[in-house]
Amino acid sequence: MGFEALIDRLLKGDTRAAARLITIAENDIGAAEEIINSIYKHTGKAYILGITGAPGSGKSTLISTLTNIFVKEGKKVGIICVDPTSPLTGGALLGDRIRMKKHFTTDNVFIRSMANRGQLGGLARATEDAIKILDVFGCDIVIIETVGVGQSEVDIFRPAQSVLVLLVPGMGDDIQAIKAGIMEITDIFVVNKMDLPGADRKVSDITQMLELSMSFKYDYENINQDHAIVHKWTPKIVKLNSKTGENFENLLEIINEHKAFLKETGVIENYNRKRIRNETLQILKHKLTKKVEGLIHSNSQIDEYIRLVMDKSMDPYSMANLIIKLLGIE
Ligand SMILES: Nc1nc2c(ncn2[C@@H]2O[C@H](COP(=O)(O)OP(=O)(O)OP(=O)(O)O)[C@@H](O)[C@H]2O)c(=O)[nH]1
Ligand SMILES: [Mg+2]
Repeated sequence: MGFEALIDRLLKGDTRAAARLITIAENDIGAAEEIINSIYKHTGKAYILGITGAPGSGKSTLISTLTNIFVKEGKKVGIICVDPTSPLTGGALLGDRIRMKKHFTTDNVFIRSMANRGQLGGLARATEDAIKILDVFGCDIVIIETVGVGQSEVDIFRPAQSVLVLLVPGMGDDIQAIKAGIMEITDIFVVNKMDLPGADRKVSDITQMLELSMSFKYDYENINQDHAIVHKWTPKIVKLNSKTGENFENLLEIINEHKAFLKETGVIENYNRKRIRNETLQILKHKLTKKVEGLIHSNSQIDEYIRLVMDKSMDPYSMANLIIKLLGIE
C-alpha cells in the first residue's frame, strides 16, 4: 500500500492528511516505516520544544499563551499532548485538547494527543514519527506536552531541542521529582503561577539545586571527555503567569538564547548524532525482538534447546547464545 497521495497533500500543508498519516503511523509500524522513508528528507526544519511538569502545574495554559504569541508572529505550531500514564486517549487529555482547541480559531495550530496504548514500538516511537510528520506538514514549532512520570520524559523528549520544566510555588515535591528523573535534560525551569505566594522562594530553591548538581556534572564530563572543551548550558530560570502572559517576553528571550547556544557551539550536531544513534537503536531493538519472538515460537531447533535446558544439559544463557547464532547476528 502506498501513501504517495497523502504525503503529497501533507507536503502542501493539508491538515487532514497530517492527522491521517499520524494515525496510520501510530497504529502500524510497517506503515510508519514507509511514511518516514518517504518524508525523511524533508524533515529538520521545525524547532522542537518539550514541556513537562506535575499535573495541574499549568502546562496547557503556558502552551496556549506561547502558541498565541507564535501564531501572531506568523508561525505554524504543532502541539502533541503525550500521556504515558494512561492506557487510552481520553479523560483529562481529551479535555485538555478540547480546551486548547477553543483557544485557536486558526489553521496554523495543529493539536494532537497520544496515549500509551501499547503500540508496537512504543509511545516514544509514535511521538517521534508524529513530530516528523508535523515538521513536513510545515510547522515552525512543534511543542510536546507530557505529564510524565520522571524517566518517561527522557524517552519522549529525545527529539526535543529545548526542554522546559514547570514548577509551581509551594512545597518542594516537584524539585525532588526532577532530581530523581529529568534534571539532566532540563534546559529551562519555569516557576509558573508567579502570582501565587512563594514564587521567589521556588526560584532560589531551584538555583540551589542547580549549584549543587552542576559542579558534579562538570567534574564528571571533564573526566569522561579527556579534558576536551565542553560547552555547557546552565539551565535558566524564569517566573511566569501563564494565565495573563506576564513575563513571557523573558521566556521567549531564553528560548532564543538556547537556540543560539545550540547552533553556535555546535552542541546541536553532537546532540543530533546521539539522537540518531539512539533512535536507530530503538528501532533495531523492536525489529530484533520481533524476529527473535518469531523464531522462538516456530522453530523445532528451539524446542530441542528447551528440552536440553530442562534436562540441565544446557543453561538459558547458553541457549540464548545458540539462538543468536541461529539469527546469524553474532
Ligand atoms: N494562578 C494561576 N493559575 C494558573 C496559571 N497557569 C495555569 N493556571 C491554572 O492552573 C490550572 C491547571 O492548568 P493546566 O494548564 O490545565 O495545567 P496542566 O499542567 O496542563 O494540567 P494537566 O494537563 O492536567 O497535567 C488551571 O485552572 C489554570 O487556569 C498561573 O500562572 N497562575
Ligand atoms: Mg495539560
